[in-house]
Amino acid sequence: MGRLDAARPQVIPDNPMSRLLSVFLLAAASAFAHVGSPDVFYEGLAGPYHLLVTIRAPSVIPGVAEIEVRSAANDVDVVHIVPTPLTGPGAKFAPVPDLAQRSKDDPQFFTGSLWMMTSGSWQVRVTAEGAKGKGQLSVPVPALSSSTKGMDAPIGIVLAALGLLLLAGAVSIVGAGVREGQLEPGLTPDPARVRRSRWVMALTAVFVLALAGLGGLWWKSEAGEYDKHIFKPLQMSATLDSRENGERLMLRLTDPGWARWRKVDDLVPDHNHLMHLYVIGLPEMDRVWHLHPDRVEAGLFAKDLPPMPAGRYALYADIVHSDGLPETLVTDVTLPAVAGKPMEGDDAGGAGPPISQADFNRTIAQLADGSRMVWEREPGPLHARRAMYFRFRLEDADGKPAQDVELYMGMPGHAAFVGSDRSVFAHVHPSGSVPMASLSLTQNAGDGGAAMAAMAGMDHSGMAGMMTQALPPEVSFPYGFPKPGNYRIYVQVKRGGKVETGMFDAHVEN
Ligand SMILES: [Cu+2]
Repeated sequence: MGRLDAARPQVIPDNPMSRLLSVFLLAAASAFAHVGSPDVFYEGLAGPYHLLVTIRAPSVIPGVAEIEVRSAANDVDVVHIVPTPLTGPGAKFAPVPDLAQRSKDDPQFFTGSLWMMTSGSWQVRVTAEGAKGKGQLSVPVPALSSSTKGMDAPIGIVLAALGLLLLAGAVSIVGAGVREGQLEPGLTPDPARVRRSRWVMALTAVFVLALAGLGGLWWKSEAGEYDKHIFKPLQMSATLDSRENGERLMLRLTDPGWARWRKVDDLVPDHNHLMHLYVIGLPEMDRVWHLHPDRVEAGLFAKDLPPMPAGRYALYADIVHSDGLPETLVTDVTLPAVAGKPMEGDDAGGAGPPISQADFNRTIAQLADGSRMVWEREPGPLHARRAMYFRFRLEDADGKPAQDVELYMGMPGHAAFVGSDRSVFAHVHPSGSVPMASLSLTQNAGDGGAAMAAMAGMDHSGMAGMMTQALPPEVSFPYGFPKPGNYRIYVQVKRGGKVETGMFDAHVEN
């Protein structure tokens, strides 16, 4: 092999031992790239206690989820955590809850680890106890194997070297046995014995190499079997419907195969919509639309496009299955200039600066109506894997706090955190990254689950009617970036009947 192919640097020249090694390394590389944001953030009430819960789901199932619980006030003494399936009979029979450890430095911070044994839609029940009694909340969490845990290259190389040593040892022991096993000590073997021993050594080498090769095949088939468990999101393809003037976007959902119980047509509404679609202009990410395609038939959605310039667009479609499992489906589409129809209902869009000119210190977004959105960012760098609040203040053009903020799809605000390399996408609300539709499936109503259920399914034109008072001029989102990199944050808030979109950029360090 003259040169290593850049795309497959882990393939090593032919010999069974290194082939075995390459199987290890290939397993490491076979991680199925799936777009999303694996950590779950949820802010809610456990009875009288205000909690922020972070769940870092394992990337391999079975695996250990890390749970962090932060109490907003110093009123919680004991926190217990337990995982159960989100729906089905298993949801009713929870195992004995684990005690979360209270931090020595921070009495409002509790941590624990839970095993998640099977893939699917789970919840973590958090019970808080303190002077005000006991309260409980449930946080839905998808347990999905997103990768195969690979072997580190150095360990693989050491093991391969040791394996070769073992092989050589076996061959030389057999050879020595044939050559000298029946000789008195001190005697030199005659040429016939030496010749025979060489033959036997060659045969032994072939035999041992064949064994290693068979072992490699066995390993490969085991790894292949496991790979079937790795989560593969539903696939989505986008086309334009020629009948509708070529201005209707058609989204076809297909199942690449992963779990028998997953279907393309068991979706439940979230904020009254089966699908929430973010359309982001490429490559500059400077335009965004938040649209709600309608279901045409099983696995097919359609949306009349708003006016859009020609170009390439990234599509992120959020859906929730009937068992509460959320998925983000991803694709790209190239569009001609679309004259389009004006947006209506919950659809909204906005524009911002190109990401190639991202200013990672900018905290003010000028909005289309002349008002401003201000990111109340704490000084200092942003770090990955840290739960924090992203707070945005709304001001009129003259700097006065906005008086006319209202609910947008039942929420004070909607935010999308999108990696500039597009490997991360999270649709977050003030209650966190958990979809309302998943939350509504949690069993305990005490945490507001029932209210959430009502909200997830309800027609929010009625909700708007209920809202006679304006909301506070500030909206906050609990979230944490899953990894370092550059991100664009799209924040949507409704003011005076109109949805405004603010765009911000974040540089995230390790
Ligand atoms: Cu939203």
